[in-house]
Order: sequence, then structure tokens, then C-alpha cells
Amino acid sequence: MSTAKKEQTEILNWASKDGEFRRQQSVFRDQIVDEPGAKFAPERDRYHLYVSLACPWAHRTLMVRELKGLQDFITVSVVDYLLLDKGWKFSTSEECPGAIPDTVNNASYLSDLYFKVNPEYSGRFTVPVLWDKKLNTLVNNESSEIIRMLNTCFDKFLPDDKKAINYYPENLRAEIDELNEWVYDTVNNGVYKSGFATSQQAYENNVYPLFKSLDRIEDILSKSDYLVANTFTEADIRLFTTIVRFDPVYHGHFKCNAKSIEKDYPNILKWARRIYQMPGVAGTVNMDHIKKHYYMSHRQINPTQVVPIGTGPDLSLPIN
Ligand SMILES: N[C@@H](CCC(=O)N[C@@H](CS)C(=O)NCC(=O)O)C(=O)O
Repeated sequence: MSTAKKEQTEILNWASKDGEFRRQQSVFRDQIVDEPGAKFAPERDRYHLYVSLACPWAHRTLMVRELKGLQDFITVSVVDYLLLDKGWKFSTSEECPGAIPDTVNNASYLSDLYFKVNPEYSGRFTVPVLWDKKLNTLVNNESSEIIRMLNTCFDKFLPDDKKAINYYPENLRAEIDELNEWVYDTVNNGVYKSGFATSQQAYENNVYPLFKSLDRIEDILSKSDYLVANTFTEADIRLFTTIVRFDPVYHGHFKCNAKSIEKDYPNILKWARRIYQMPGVAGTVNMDHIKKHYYMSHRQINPTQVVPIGTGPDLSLPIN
């Protein structure tokens, strides 16, 4: 197949005939549960996370692992930032600084893991992947579910300060769910739907609602430090990973350029600094992987693979 033809096929894989990008549903939905006889029980050093430092969905899981102090329970592999025709690839840290090869399955590509579990698998090979080293299988590949498992499943092993952390408290669930729904559709996925649109109409159908939602978030954060009940919850974590990528990548690469976080959303910027400066969070943000992944992998959007120099607002500055 010629390169042009291949790239055309890639575009068609992303967008539907109407030019709209539609994200596929995650397939592996097993759960770690702290109950007697559970197939996937919480245990020290039993689980492994496969992530990309570039991917906002995988980034959520890394953040919760860090904030809940689960480093001893869940080991990690980091794929190469480049996502080309064969999907996510494992590289050494010499080949790709920041990458952590797969020492669990010794896979070369993320797809090897999906095929190991299901040789007939025909979906996309996405990160994050939560892997069980004991039963040698894929537990779950849906970030929103993985962060909920990490939020409570290992609590009985944790010191009191970490056990006390709950990013999805019972009394705020309805409010968190309601917020997550529109933030997911118009912001987390909205940037992708804008950037991957292959028609003007599909782009505009998504980019206007994106900025309407950012305005709505700015308003919430002008009155409160966090999105729901002035409490740091999973709603903040889920949005943070998109906001960190907004100015350096989505603003240019995904054509989300009506406004920028740094110049137009002072309260979102303050909130992002508040979260970035929480212990452990800055270490989960790798701007090199983030920028190189988007600008160099999506060659139909950026055929030259030139990576712009901007890195977005400095989130380490004092919150004023
Ligand atoms: N719903 C999934 C989405 C994960 C996802 O789409 N990950 C992207 C990276 S940002 C991926 O791995 N894409 C690879 C591909 O589609 O080939 C989740 O939240 O876990």
C-alpha cells in the first residue's frame, strides 16, 4: 500500500463517513474487588499498568497510583511516545528516555498483550492496560474504571493517611457523575473530536461545545478551588490530564485555538497549578512524550512531524 493510501486508511479508521471521530468502547472490563473468593483480589505486587506518558487517559491512572501511594502494589511499563502503524511499541530508556520496557510479558508491541489474551481480538490496542501478573491476563483497559479500583481496592494495606483519600466519595457521586459526563464528551473527548474531524462541519460541531464547556468550568473554578463541592475528586483528575495538554498540543495540533488556558482562563490555570503542585503529580507529567507523541504520530495532521517549541504555562509557579 502506498504511504498516501495508508494514511488515507488511517484517517478513515479514525473518522466516520460524516467526518466525526468516534471513540471505541473499551472491551476488557473485569474488576479488582476486595471480597472473599474474588478472581482479581487486591494483593501486593500482583498487578501491572501499561501506560503511555502522552495519553491523557493513561495519565489518570498514573496520577491515582501516585497520589494513593500504590507504587508497591502496581508496577508500570511506559510505551514509546511514537504511535505508528503497528500501534504502541516498547522501547528501552536509551532509545526513548522515559520509556520502561515490558519486563512482565517481554512484549515488543502493546498489541502482543491483547492477542495473548484473545487471539481473535479485533479492537484497538489502547493504553492504559491493567494486567494481572498472577493469572497472566488483562483485567481492564478502561481508565475511568481503573482509577475507581485504585481509589479503594488496596485500602486495607495502606497507611491511614492514604486510606483516608477517596476521590469518589459516596455523598458526591451523583454530582461527580453528572460533571464527568459533559466534561468527558465535550472536553476530554471534545479535543479529539475537534482535532480528528475530517470535515469543517464535524470540527465546528465539536469545537464550539468544547469552548462553551471550558467557559463553564472557568465559572465553576472562579467560585471554588475544585470542580465538585470544593473537594479534590476524580472529576479534577480526569480534567487535569486534558488541561495539561491543552496549550502545548490541543491549541495548535487539534485546532482548539479560540482561547488558551494561559491567556484566557485564569481560574483554570490556578486550579491546574494547585493540582500539579500536589506531591507526586509533577512526576507524572512528561511534556517531551506529550508533545512528540501528538505532533510526530499523527502524520495526516502534521506530515512534517516538526514539534513546536511551546510547552504551555509553567505550572510550577506560585498559585496566586
Ligand atoms: N476509553 C479509553 C480510551 C483509551 C485510549 O483511547 N487510548 C489511546 C491513547 S490516548 C490509545 O491507546 N490509542 C491507540 C490506538 O487507538 O491505536 C480509556 O479511557 O481508557
